[in-house]
Amino acid sequence: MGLFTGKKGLVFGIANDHSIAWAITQKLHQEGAEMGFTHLPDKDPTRAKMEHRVRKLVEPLGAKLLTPCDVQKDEDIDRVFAQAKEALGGLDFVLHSIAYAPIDDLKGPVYNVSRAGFGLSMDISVYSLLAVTKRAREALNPGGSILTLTYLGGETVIPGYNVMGICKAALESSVTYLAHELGPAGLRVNALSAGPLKTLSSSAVGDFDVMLKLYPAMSPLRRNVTAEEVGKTGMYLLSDLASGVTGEVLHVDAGFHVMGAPPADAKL
Ligand code: 0WD
Repeated sequence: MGLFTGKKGLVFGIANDHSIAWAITQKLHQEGAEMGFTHLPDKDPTRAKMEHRVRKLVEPLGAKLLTPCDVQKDEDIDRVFAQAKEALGGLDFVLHSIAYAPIDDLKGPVYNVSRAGFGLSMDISVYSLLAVTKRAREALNPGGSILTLTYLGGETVIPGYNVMGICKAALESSVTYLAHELGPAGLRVNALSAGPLKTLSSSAVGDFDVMLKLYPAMSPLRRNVTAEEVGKTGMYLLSDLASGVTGEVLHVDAGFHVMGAPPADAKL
């Protein structure tokens, strides 16, 4: 029997097989979870690339639902939760693994970010967690858990992370307020702060390759993390093993976040 045998959940944010949401999904599946998934709506429905890419991944896992969702649209989020209720019944977990900033705004400097770009980045990367949680509150069984993904650039300055760092700071603060609000109902809300992994989103972040080299040089474990490590800790936070954990930002980054200066042996 797995940790998730008989448990059901909804996953937002698989774009392809490099997505962090996919790494976590695989661990949830290994532990027996039944899941529904959303994908970014395809602009041209006659060439459903997004849907096709995600379908290829989740169908072999016995996906109970695969449906488009643009988190900028309340009606999309409402529909997804209604469909999930029909396909899965009550939920035990919701994974939110979504972020976006327009490339021109992401490039920085942050004092140059456009008003529209700032609003869009915050809407997709932060407000979406509030909007998803609003619906998840009703859908989750007691003991249910919500998890979002964040990065160290929300706590300290990571050059190149720019407006997304500001979004992550707001996201992490949102996690604490949501944990406070949902806790009395027995529901948990946490964030996993992952080390840098090559994905569609991270390829847009300036200086990303610099970060990939810094982790082996600077982190206490002298290496970067793997997608599998992020996957299994994500699964842990969504599971009953973490039943006493809420409002937390858990770093899965080989310890990089505790360092304030390079170790003596660092070759930089
Ligand atoms: O190094 C990394 N890759 C790290 C990522 C380190 C630490 C944290 N993270 C975070 C990201 O900031 C994000 O919150 O992990 C989360 C997942 O990111 P990912 O797995 O690195 O990237 P990706 O595979 O691109 O998934 C993010 C997805 C989108 O992908 P694309 O590339 O198509 O934008 O977020 C989804 C979409 O599937 N997404 C949306 N979903 C619904 N509505 C929307 C939207 N409007 N916009 C983006």
